[in-house]
Amino acid sequence: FVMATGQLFSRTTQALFYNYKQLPVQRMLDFDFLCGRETPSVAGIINPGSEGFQKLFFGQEEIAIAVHADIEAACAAHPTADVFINFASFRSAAASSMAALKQPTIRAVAIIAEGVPESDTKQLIAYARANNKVVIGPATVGGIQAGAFKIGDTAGTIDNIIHCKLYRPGSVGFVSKSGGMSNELYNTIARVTDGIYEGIAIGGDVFPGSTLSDHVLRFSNIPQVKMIVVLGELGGRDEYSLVEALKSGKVTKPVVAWVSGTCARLFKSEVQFGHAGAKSGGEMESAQAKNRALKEAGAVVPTSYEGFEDAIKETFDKLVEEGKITPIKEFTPPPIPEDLNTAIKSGKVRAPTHIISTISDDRGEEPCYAGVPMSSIIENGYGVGDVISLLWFKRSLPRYCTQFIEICIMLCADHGPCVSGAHNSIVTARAGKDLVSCLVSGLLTIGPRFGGAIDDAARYFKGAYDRSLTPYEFVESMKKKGIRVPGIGHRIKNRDNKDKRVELLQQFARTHFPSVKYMEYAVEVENYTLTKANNLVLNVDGAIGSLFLDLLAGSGMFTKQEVDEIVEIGYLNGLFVLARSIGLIGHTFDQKRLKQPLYRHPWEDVLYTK
Ligand code: Q5B
Repeated sequence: FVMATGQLFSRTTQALFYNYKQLPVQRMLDFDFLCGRETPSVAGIINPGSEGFQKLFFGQEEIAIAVHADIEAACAAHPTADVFINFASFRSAAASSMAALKQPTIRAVAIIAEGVPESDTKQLIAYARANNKVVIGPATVGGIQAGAFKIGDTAGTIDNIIHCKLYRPGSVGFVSKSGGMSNELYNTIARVTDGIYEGIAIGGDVFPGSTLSDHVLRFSNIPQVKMIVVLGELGGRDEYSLVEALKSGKVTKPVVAWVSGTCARLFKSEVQFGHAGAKSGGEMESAQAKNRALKEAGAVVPTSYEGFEDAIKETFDKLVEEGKITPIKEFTPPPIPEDLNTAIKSGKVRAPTHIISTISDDRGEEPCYAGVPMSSIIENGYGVGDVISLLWFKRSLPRYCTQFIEICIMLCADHGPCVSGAHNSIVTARAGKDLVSCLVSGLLTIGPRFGGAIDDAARYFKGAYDRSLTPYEFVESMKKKGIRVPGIGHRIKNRDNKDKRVELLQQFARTHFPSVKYMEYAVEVENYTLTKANNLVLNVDGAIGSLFLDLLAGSGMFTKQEVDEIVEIGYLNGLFVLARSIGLIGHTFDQKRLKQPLYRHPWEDVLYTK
């Protein structure tokens, strides 16, 4: 069919894109929009092993292109997509191309990868020819039918495509081995003719899936192609099939050709240029011999590459003079909306950010915590307390402060399996849940009664102390309001069995803090509450809350406003949350290690009543 009609693509051609790459697919869709196509040229994407949708732009609109896990599924879902664009690596390109060729719906396969084993390519060629299918590549950028369909990155950026007038068809059929040089020639042809009708880069391998002459013969059968431009290169004998086609009269349209690589003769030894196939072999494979043969067969061949543009121009002008080409009516293609990121980069637009962050930055060579690079943190022997002071308080605190933070973390890491948080984590672990579920189920119990009274303790002790309330006035005013004093009271601790953690924190602070006025005030409150009940001791939350007030006020590192803000926002429960996570994770592992079965609370332990 291809050779009969000559047409490989049209304005309705759709492709399946193998091995998703965002840029080439978006470029294809931008080209579609530029050409005024109604349907996107990419019908589906095959991303081995994953399925779903990929969001891309079609003009200004966002569209969702289906992603399929394998070639068969993609072909079944998009039976009208007949071109397969293969962006697989050289390792898997041959297998995936063969799988695509075997699909009845696929008639053309473009293979982008360089370095596909020649034996594999030969099998692909044999299969394609036997089944009337077309292979473009390997080692190709692809091809383009101006105003209709474009493979991947062919012709480069949208600016270049507009510059080369590839958004609408011209009269020139162009085929080249080199993809890079095809971009150059799209420019040249746009300058001196009415532009490209179709351009194909066959790729630089020794065995291309389709040859220069395959495409020239195809162009012969396309009525819109009035002249053909060929850019060959030294190495191989492909150009001689074209010579034969010209001699036999199979190609009657004017052909302007140049075979590059004439400089190879200047080298003393055999030269290998960029492409696998571009190496100087015997005399027949030289650029000179091929140029001579093409000229003798009737092609217009300049004396050097510099003369190529003039030769194309003269041939085109002659066709216009003879009335074989009617100049086309130019039009301005629609502008492609610029991507926000590109526009921002070029300084054309500004966009508001959606997030503001002041504590860390991972954009540079190494992440920074409050401006301190990771390497300094390690080199200076910082501990967890220092990291907390950087990320929570945005400053490096004196050693005694960071030591105090670390002591809080260590002392609150766990308090046995019977406390609310650990119990929840244990029950969750025994229900077979994952680590994060066990951890959060424990963390969710932290609140005003359990572990989460530090902030309120700091707020109320500060308010009472700063207003010079006596412990009596403070406690009784709280009672009147019906509020329990945060930081006071414990289920198992009492006057005769004081909390060791509280004593340790107090000892440390008395030795290292410049002032412990808030803590002393909390102790006075405790002395008063203990007159009411034996268990109304200063608990670990109250000790940390009052001592942190002393740290904030006495370290000289915080303004009064900053202290108020820290207390107001409520940073300090974070210490318990962070610390207790260590224990909750431990309990989770413990239960899993012990392979404990599902927990069920015993009936006997429940009061059933009406
Ligand atoms: N009464 C902690 O209560 C607890 C009073 C009070 C005035 C008070 C209670 C309380 C404030 C919140 C607080 C942190 C619920 C505790 C922690 C971490 C932990 C946990 C662990 C760990 C204990 C009996 C009578 C009643 C109450 C009165 C009690 N507290 N009055 N101010 N603060 N504290 N939480 O023992 O007249 O009979 O009605 O809410 O600081 O969570 O180890 O377990 O590391 O994991 O259940 O240490 O104190 O006492 O509720 O039966 O009350 O005392 O009004 O008076 P209890 P209740 P009345 S540390």
